[in-house]
Amino acid sequence: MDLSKRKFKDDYKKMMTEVYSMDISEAEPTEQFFVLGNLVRTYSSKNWSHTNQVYVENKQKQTYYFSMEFLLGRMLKSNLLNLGILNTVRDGLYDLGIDLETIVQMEPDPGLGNGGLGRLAACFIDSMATSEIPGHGNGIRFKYGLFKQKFVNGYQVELPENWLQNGNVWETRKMHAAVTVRLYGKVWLEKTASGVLEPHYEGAQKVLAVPYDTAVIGYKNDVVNTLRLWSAEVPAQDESTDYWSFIHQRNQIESISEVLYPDDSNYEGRLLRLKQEYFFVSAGVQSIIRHYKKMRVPMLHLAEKVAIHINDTHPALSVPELMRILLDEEKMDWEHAWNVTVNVMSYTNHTIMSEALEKWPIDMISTLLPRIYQIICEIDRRFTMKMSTLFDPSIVERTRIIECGHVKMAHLAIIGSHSINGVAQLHTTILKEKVLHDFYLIYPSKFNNKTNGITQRRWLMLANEPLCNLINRKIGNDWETTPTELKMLKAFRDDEKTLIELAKIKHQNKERFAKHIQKTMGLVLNPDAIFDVQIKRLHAYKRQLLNLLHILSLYFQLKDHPEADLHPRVFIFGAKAAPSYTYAKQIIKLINSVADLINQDTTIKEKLKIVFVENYGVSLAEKIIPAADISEQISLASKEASGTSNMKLMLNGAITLATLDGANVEIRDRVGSNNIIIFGLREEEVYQYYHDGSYHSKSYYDRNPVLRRVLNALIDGTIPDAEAEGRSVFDSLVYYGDEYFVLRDFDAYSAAQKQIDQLYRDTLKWQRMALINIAGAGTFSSDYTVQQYASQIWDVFSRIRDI
Ligand code: NTF
Repeated sequence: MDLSKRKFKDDYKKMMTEVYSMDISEAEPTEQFFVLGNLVRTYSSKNWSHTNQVYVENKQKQTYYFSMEFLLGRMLKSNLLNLGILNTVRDGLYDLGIDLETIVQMEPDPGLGNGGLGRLAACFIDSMATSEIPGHGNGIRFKYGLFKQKFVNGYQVELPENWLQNGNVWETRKMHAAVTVRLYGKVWLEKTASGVLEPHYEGAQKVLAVPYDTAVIGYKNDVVNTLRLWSAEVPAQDESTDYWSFIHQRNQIESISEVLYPDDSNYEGRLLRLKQEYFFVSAGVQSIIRHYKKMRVPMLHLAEKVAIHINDTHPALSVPELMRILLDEEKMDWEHAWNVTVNVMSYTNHTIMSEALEKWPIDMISTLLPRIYQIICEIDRRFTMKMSTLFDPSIVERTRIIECGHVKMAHLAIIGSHSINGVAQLHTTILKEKVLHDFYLIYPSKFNNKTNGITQRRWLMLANEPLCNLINRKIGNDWETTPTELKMLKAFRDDEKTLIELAKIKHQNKERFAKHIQKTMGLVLNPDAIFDVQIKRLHAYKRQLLNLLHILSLYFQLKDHPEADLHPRVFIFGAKAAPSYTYAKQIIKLINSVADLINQDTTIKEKLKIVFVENYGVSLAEKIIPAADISEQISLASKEASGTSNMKLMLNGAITLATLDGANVEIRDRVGSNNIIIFGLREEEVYQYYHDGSYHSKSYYDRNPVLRRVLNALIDGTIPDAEAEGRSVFDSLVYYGDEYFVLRDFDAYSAAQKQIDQLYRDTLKWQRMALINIAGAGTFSSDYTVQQYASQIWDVFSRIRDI
């Protein structure tokens, strides 16, 4: 948008008077933030209604991205950037004596997601608006975001994150668009005079779903899409309701949109979670149908105008919910309704971890959602009947939805969708060949790959302005809208001046991060050290333990040889563990205890430091990533579906230290083997071990003295105050099979780390690698990813650019 500095300053002062009736000189940063937020809203509001109007007028097909999680991060700067007014506003505020960076910090970071899956959804809605795809988010307005993590004596403690406490400047409550969601009760079918079966309900609990809409602003293109998050409320009461039963009912209902389950790649079959899933799915589908009906296009054509995307299995109930509406309310017959539904729905699988695959006990689902359960049974009956004529009975048994007293949500999503995608090439291959092989036999053409992506706006333009400016000076700014243009940077691979500039920027970013750590943790970091970063949820398969064991081995090396020629290292961890995931929490405690041991040991001459930041989330990622030299992507091959921090870190010039897992494989293909450090077991070797059962972790402990010393340190009191945790981890690795092959990969990992130690000393060589990584990162822009979804899955209009 066009905005002069003078106009902005006038608007800002005026808004300050309107909202707070005071002068800016009296305002506190929180008020300054709130006023700026309001102003940004007014700046985008015209384009928001205009975008909606154009969609309606053109009867344009719309995509709805259904996701339990949208991990947005702070939105002020991102909105300013996308409106094209970031610098104007920053300068204008400066004139008014206000520092933009200070007020940015006043915005709560809404942690409405666990990790990669939720952040992907946030990158996608940003990229859909930017790519002019008519695509909107649909989710839950959780009152509390992901818990706030504190370390108390090295242990993770979870505190509530009350992000809505001071209101949310970006949202608009849309009471007129509220819908009713029905839970519990009885349902039976009765034949009407014309012979069709009609459902009758009795005693259902009604929940009012109230939408809160947030503008999703495209990058400098006047497009504003919508993120609709639903809040659960008590419907208007009739006169007869007594006070206490009302209070009871209110608590029950409001709890539906209260907390986000803090599970990542892990699933617990809790009733409240099932309620949440149905709640936002039913509200979303109802609201889509209501909107569609305004177009007066027959219901049979729904799939020409609407695409619903099921982000992981959490929204899989969209399938029976749409069926319910088409059958019961629109009076469509089964075959037509099914055809419409399958054409509307598409599904992304985000994990092969069996503990993350949702399955609900039949009694739970049939009690909570009686009509939905009937429909699921009928889908299952028809599926098994049809497939029995075509496939081996064992395949049908393995693929049906209802099995062993449970409803399998992935099966429901697959059977009810026309497209199933994995999130990196390797992951999709594993789905086809292993995890979902039976389904692949049945529906080969439904399967496709869409490698994840990230938005370069948040993860480069906002997080790393100095690097962004350097890039613009070298190659112009076409890459902002055509990210693969970053490849032009390769022309500077041998330009010493550019490489030194890159090194300087990284150094500045490290200094900035070091300052932050000194301020928040009182730890002094050496910016000349290698900043080695592992930031992701704490999960055994991600193998933070492998990193920790290696750190211990370096520590012992230095203890034995204080003069050993090791380049100084700062190991940076950021990770939350699911509160019920004991093993992950033990690893957190161990890392913290090792950090205490190493950080306080003056005999190693500051050569090693461990920083475990508290409460890792989007805002901290924005600080850490630009300062990273090394990106640790060391999951056991086959387990990490894609990863996205790998993409963010390479975009910021970190060198990836990786197993050939998830999207690491594609990163390697993009930058070439010389510009990434690969180690460890490959996926086929892992499966071979599963097949022949020949892995015996204890033999690695017995045979490898370095490893033995490191492992013994877990149980011999070397690590202060972590005996129980050390013992549990030791036993899991040495005696209980080492599920994720940590000991097997230890040597290869150590060798890779040694290689890094050497490479880093050659600044020009290192920076050349960094430059090639930045140049290759454009392919992993979520702009391209959503454009591929749009053209290949959703079939909605988008501006496709050449990759
Ligand atoms: C995550 N899945 C995967 O573990 C990551 O590898 C991937 O990058 C992201 O999804 C986004 O696709 C999950 O969080 C879940 F819940 F599916 F296990």
